[in-house]
Amino acid sequence: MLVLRAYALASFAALSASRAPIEALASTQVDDELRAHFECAARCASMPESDRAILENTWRSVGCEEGGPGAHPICGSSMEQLCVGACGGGQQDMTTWLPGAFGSRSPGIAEKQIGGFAADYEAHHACSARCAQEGVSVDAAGPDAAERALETLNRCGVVQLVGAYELTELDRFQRAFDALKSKATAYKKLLDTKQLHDGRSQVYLPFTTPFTSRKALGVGDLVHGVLAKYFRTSGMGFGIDHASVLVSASHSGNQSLHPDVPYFKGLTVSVHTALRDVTTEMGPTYFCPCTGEALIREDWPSSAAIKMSILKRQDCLASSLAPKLTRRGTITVYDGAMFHKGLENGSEQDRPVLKLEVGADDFPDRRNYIQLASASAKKQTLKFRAALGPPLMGDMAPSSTEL
Ligand SMILES: *[C@@H]1O[C@H](CO)[C@@H](O)[C@H](O)[C@H]1NC(C)=O
Ligand SMILES: *[C@H]1O[C@H](CO)[C@@H](O)[C@H](O)[C@H]1NC(C)=O
Repeated sequence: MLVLRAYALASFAALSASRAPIEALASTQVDDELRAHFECAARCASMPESDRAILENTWRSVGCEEGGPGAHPICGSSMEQLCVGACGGGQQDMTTWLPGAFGSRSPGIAEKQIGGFAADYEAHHACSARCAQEGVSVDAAGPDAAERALETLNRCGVVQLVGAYELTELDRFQRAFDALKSKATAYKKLLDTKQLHDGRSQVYLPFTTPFTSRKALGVGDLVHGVLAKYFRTSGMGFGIDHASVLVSASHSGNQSLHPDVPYFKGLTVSVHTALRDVTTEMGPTYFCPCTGEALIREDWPSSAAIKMSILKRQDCLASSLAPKLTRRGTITVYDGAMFHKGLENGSEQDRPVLKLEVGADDFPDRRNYIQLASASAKKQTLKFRAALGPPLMGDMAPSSTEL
């Protein structure tokens, strides 16, 4: 059973109505590298069953079927993603490996498709320029906050809800977290210094009050309504993946640019609450807005080609966004498929963030983020998942404030 393919197929239909209109066109040109990546993706998107069977054999031969997504780096990938990764990597002779899509008798790609990609690429520039220029902040107390937040998240891949976490409640969270920190043994068991790189570490939260409510984790009714609607677009419910406090130590360096999940948009969302004001010196998160692989089949080759070029260049292809000041209590919500990185912290202060990740349906189990976590962290995380699972993160019925 190919899980991601199943997700993708279910969602192509649901999402195909919501394609964003192309905005004002920026003057952008598709260079040879980008064009080659697009050609890879377009061929992979239309590979025949005979090619797919070859890829599925490879996928099985490394133990993906028994081991799940964590068994091997390729196990979380769809067959299209495996194909495009090999093609873009340039190590494999695609014409002999996947002759249906790449051989001399393959249909190839038409000029019309290249023209479509050029338009998509210009739309990507226009989209990211608008997100960078207008910013992605929405006042949580303002009119239509939920609608504006959802629109921004859908369009840019990220939204910042200013004032969404009430400050006296954040004080309560902080006191409880400080108390946890003072219990050296318990704290150490929940500490993870391996999974995150470049001076970042995280402490998994224990499933004890006050951390057990979704509100304490940053998902009050406003954020809850936005998440419910965001996942519902693709016909899915959502639940907690894990919750931790992430610390970027002072004088930690730039991370490399990465998505949190190498998969499609709409499967994993991060909900990060700033536990103190984050200035430019402290290394905010740097985003490439409007990136991530599309779930809509006809949009996928373009988004995959842009993704491959970002990976190769290690920078956004269009405008980037790094919020200059993120106030304590601001909640940043972003799709895990979007490219981002933590910037270097040149300040003398650590940068702690309450990090909650939520995922579609049973995706958190399949993704298995906690595979390398301590036994204690795993145990606590599984308690969170049992209590705050799909379809609505612990709620059985839509909340009254839902959109
Ligand atoms: C860190 O990343 C930013 C944004 O890409 C860049 O401007 C800066 O030069 C990088 N710093 C280092 C030390 O590489
Ligand atoms: C971040 O800032 C703190 C405070 O200056 C400092 O101690 C730490 O070394 C900084 N980290 C980085 C990476 O600059």
